[in-house]
Amino acid sequence: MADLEKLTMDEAAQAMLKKAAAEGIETIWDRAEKMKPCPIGEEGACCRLCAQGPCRVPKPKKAKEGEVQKKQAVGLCGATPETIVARNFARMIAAGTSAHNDHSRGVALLFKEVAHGRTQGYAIKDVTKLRTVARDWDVAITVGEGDDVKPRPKEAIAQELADKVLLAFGQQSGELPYVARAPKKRQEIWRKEGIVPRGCDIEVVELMHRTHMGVDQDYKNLMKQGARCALSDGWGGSMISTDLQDIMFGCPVPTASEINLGVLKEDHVNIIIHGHEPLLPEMITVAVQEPEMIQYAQSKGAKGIQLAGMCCSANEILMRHGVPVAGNYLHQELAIITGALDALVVDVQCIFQSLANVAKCYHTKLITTDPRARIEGESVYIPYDDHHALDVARKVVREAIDNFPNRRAPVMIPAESHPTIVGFSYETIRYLLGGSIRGSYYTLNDNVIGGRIRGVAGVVGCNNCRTTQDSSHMTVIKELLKNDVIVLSTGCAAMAAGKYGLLTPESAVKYCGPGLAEICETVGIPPVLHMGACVDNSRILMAATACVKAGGLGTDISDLPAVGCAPEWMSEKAIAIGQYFVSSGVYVVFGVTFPSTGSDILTDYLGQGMDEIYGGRWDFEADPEEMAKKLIARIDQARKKLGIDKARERVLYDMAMRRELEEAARAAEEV
Ligand code: NFS
Ligand code: SF4
Repeated sequence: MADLEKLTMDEAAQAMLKKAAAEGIETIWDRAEKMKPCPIGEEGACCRLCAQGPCRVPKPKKAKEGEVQKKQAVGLCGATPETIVARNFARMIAAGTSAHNDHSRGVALLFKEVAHGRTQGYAIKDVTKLRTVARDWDVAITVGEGDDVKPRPKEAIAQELADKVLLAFGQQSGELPYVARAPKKRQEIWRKEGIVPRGCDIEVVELMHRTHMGVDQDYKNLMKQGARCALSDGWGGSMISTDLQDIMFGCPVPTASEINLGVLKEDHVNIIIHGHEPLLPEMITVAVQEPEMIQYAQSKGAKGIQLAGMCCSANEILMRHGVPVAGNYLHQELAIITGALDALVVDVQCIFQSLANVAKCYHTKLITTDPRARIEGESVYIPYDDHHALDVARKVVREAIDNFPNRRAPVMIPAESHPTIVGFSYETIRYLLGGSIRGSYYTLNDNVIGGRIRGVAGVVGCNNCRTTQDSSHMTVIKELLKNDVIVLSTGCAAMAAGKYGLLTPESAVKYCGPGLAEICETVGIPPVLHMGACVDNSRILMAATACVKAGGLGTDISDLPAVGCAPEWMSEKAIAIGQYFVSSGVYVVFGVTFPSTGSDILTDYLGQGMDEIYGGRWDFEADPEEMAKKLIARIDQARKKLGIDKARERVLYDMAMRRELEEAARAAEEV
């Protein structure tokens, strides 16, 4: 086994890897040591779209002096490297988008059932958000006329909203309604390029068609549809999921919890929920608190039931209910290796097939719950069902309890776990910054203009076993904070921040530059704001738009001193997310590896080319310190363009300046 510190910087993970080695259990890191990635595939330069291939078009070695530079090969059909790499890249966007939009469809279908009162356990929890969202879908929130206007019953609003949202999936023409939420200038860019998404499904299907053998063979045209498809995720499916989930399960507000394997308890029945869709997890959260269930657990000799989460299902129940998190993506096998996990309940996405084998070596039951995601060797399959969700949840919890007496391997739960404050939805940030009377992103802008906050960075995405777990996340985040850049985070990156204490308000003094530290202290927020799961990157889009509309920082997202990165990405969903941020005008840097490096032409287009069209661009930087530098440089460039580069030391705004800002805000609203 390689040097543990090179594999992960997480001491809990290191302890579990030692235990795994002692017990002869193979993990993803063992496999990564044995199998190196194919260098041609890694660069996106392998086409296997038809049975005449695979055609490999690696970049030829640089010619020595005096030699003629060899040309890069083309595929048998004549496909150029840029076409091959663009098609592979586009297919990643399509796959990532399909994952988010299919998740969203499930949420919308549940929402319809909830609206009609046909479910078990669910309700419409956030009526304020229901009414706000309804307006964007042209759903009336009042009835009657003149003096007789009354609020429309929430059920009626929800029923009409559900039908309209469900139509958006199969919509064939026109524009997805949430496009209208973006700054006007952004919408114009999209319209000019002809990339406003029509529906949630059509863009994925069209992109799959266009990347089939012998269809679209112009990399620029391919990337255009790539942008359209990704926008149907960010400003479509993901945004729909976030909104409807908030309406049904509650809009997140600051919540205290804990993160890392230490949240498991030796004398409790331990259940981990892993995956992405919060529908069943919501009900499991209810089931584990039922007195009969706790008594049942006690009847089997346990002191109680400890529920925890992993990956984005975890983020969902963490920010809404404070359910602790057992770890991010690379912790999934390790949780079983503790020997204390009675059930690992999975739904969809980011789930290792190896869990079935690891679970067999211990007593853990691997419970699959989604008909779309079965695993060969699963212990039990308990399918989720909208209409009996609470009963399904109870069945799942009972399986776990029944398994408690079967523990056999030596149990070892690492001590590590860290307190965290999470739940910074777009609405919560607005409230915290502006108060309930004058909730606005204006205060944030004020501080950016004044220079106390240099800029805003989204640090998001996965873990990747090809790089030290969490290490790049931490390096980038700490570097940003030190330079007064506030960090918005989602997914496994947010969990990484939590594991090392960056999701607490107290960490601000320790890690932030003086300006940011002061803001965090005054408002009482952590310097890294956990905004939720990966579908909740749509909250970041909303926050960015709110900053534009609040005024003083330009008229479009691309004007903001705001950037994004995914230092340890691995999933196709991350590529879809990156593409919709770039197409929305954001500078985005990915770490570890990048699937366009097989073609300089395409890589330049994703960078410079997209920047010219969208004011946002892709970049790749494997070194996290360099990545942070690049992010800060882009922020400074935006500040310069806005004319706020001379960081004003603690400028206190007088009334005249405030009026000026407010005028700018009004002007921004109008553009
Ligand atoms: Ni996002 Fe969340 Fe994690 Fe990556 Fe997977 S869990 S959806 S894809 S690994 S951040
Ligand atoms: Fe080769 Fe063209 Fe077939 Fe791709 S589509 S495998 S490049 S022949």
